[in-house]
Amino acid sequence: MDMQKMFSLEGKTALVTGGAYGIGFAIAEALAGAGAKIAFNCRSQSNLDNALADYSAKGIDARGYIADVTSEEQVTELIGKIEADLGGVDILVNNAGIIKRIPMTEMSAEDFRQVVDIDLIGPFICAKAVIPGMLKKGHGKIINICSMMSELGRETVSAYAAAKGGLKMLTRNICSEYGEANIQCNGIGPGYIATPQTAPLRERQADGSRHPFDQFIVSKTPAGRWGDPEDLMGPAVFLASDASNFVNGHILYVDGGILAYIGKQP
Ligand code: NAP
Ligand code: GCO
Repeated sequence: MDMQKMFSLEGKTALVTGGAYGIGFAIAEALAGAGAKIAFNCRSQSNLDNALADYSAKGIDARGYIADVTSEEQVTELIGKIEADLGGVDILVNNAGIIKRIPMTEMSAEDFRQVVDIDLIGPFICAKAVIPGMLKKGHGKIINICSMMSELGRETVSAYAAAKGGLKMLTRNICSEYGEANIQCNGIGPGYIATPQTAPLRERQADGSRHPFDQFIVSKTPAGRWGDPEDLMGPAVFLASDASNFVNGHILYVDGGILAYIGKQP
C-alpha cells in the first residue's frame, strides 16, 4: 500500500470557503501542502487581497474570489469560475462562519437568522452547488467545519449552537444521500482555537491578567492550551484524501480533549 499516495491530493482542486485567514487559511495551506490546487472565497476585497499576498508568501498559487456563501447566485457563479479556472471542485471545505455572542432574550430574530444563514444555510448552498460536479467526476470530499457547539451549549451563543448542531446533521444527511456516489461528507469540530473569531475571549484585562474565559477554557482542555489553526491541518488532509474513503458522516473533534473531560477541580 502506497501510504504517501493515500494521503496525496495531487490533481485535486479544493475550495475553502472563508479561507482568507484563521482556520480556513490553515486548512487551505495544509491541502496545498498535500498537492491540491486552492480556491477560496470571502466577502471583503481587502481580506481577499491580503490573503492572496499571504498565500503567495507561502508559495501557494491560490485563487481568491469574492462571494457570499448565503447567496445562491454568487455561489453558482463562484463554482462556475472555479470550474473554468481550476477544473471543478473535488474537495469542499465549508469553513466560512460567524458568531454573535448575545444573551438569547436580547438577540433579535434578524441576528439569529444571520448566524444560521451563514453557518448552516451557506454550507447547504455550497454543498448543493458542488455535488453535481462531484457526481460527474465519480468522487468528492465535503468537510463541514462544525464546533464544540455542535455538541454543547453555553450562554450567549444560541444561534451559533443551533447552526453548528444543524451542520452536524447536514453532514450526516449528505453522507446518507450521496455516500453511494463515492462522496464522503465529514465534519471537523475544532475546540477553542486562537483566531480573530475568538480574540474577544482571550483579551488581556485592564490589570494585565488573562481573560476569565481564557483561563476557563485552558482549565477545561486536557491539553492545557488553546488550539492553533495549525492543529487542524493534519485532520483536514486526512478527511480530504483517499485515506478517509470509508469514513463518512463522522465529526472529527480536534479539541485537545475538551469533550472527554469534566474539567479540573477548582
Ligand atoms: P474567522 O477568523 O472569523 O474567519 C471567518 C472567515 O469567514 C473570514 O475569512 C470571513 O471573511 C469569512 N466569512 C464570514 N462570513 C462569510 C460569508 N457570508 N461568505 C463568505 N465568507 C465569509 O473565523 P475562524 O475562527 O477562522 O473560524 C472558521 C470556522 O471555524 C467558522 O465556521 C467557525 O464557526 C469555526 N470554528 C471556529 C473555532 C474557533 O475557536 N476559532 C472553533 C470551532 C469552529 P469575510 O468577512 O471577508 O467574508
Ligand atoms: C464561543 C467560541 C466558540 C468557538 C468554537 C468552539 O464563543 O464559545 O467562539 O464557539 O468559536 O465554536 O468549538
